[in-house]
Amino acid sequence: MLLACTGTAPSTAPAPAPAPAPAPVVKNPRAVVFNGDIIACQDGDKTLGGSDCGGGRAWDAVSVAPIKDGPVVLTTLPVVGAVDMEDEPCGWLVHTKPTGDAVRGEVGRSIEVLPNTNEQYRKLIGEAVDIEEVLITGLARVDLEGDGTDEVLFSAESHDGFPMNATGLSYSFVGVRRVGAGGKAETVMLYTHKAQMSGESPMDHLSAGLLGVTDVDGDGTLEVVYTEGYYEGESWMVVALGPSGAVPVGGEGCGV
Ligand SMILES: [Ca+2]
Ligand SMILES: [Ca+2]
Repeated sequence: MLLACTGTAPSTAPAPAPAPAPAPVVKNPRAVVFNGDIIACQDGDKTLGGSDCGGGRAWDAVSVAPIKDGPVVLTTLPVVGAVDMEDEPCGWLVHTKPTGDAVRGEVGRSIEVLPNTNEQYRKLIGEAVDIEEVLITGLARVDLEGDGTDEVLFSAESHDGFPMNATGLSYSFVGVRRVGAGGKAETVMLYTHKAQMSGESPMDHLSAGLLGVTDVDGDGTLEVVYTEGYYEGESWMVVALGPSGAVPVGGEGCGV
């Protein structure tokens, strides 16, 4: 049977529907956890401070490997949910709830702790911060990138704690000695505080120190984690060492 065509054929064919986008590969965002707190996270291609990491999400958390002799071991574990504490003054800190089995992962690098009295580094660091007889509080050798050349992480500090009535020079530094572009040794500062104390306020002194290394983005290059503090406050910073210097990639803090 021949059927008559009814209606009018369009003069042009309709544009084909766009092909559906491929389903995104769902990968847990990655968070750096220290003492149960998220201090930085990698969400997609963004690295964020802990308070921006959001609650109620699933995370792959990676630990901070402390500055101590031996292989760099980053423990990863799934973290289900994060909750905002409601108590003051740190109600916005994000606390994790780790679940499941932790997985120990050796990065293939080792840390060698050097004595704080190492005269070679006391001289080099003293020259970099323009302080004679600088007091080193942390000194360790590690290959951050895995390129076969070691970097030396250091911290230096004038005071232990926060003196109430001290006068004189207050300083605190965190940095890295490394072989820079062109094969020349250089000092990259991650944290710099240098001030004269008036004897009236513990706020005249700021404190910082090496805490460890981690790998927030999972690319195999280690980032440096350090603490910085003031009277009644403390924060934890995660810094990447790029070719042109230090790049803060996240951190978290709490204080009044
Ligand atoms: Ca290196
Ligand atoms: Ca990394």
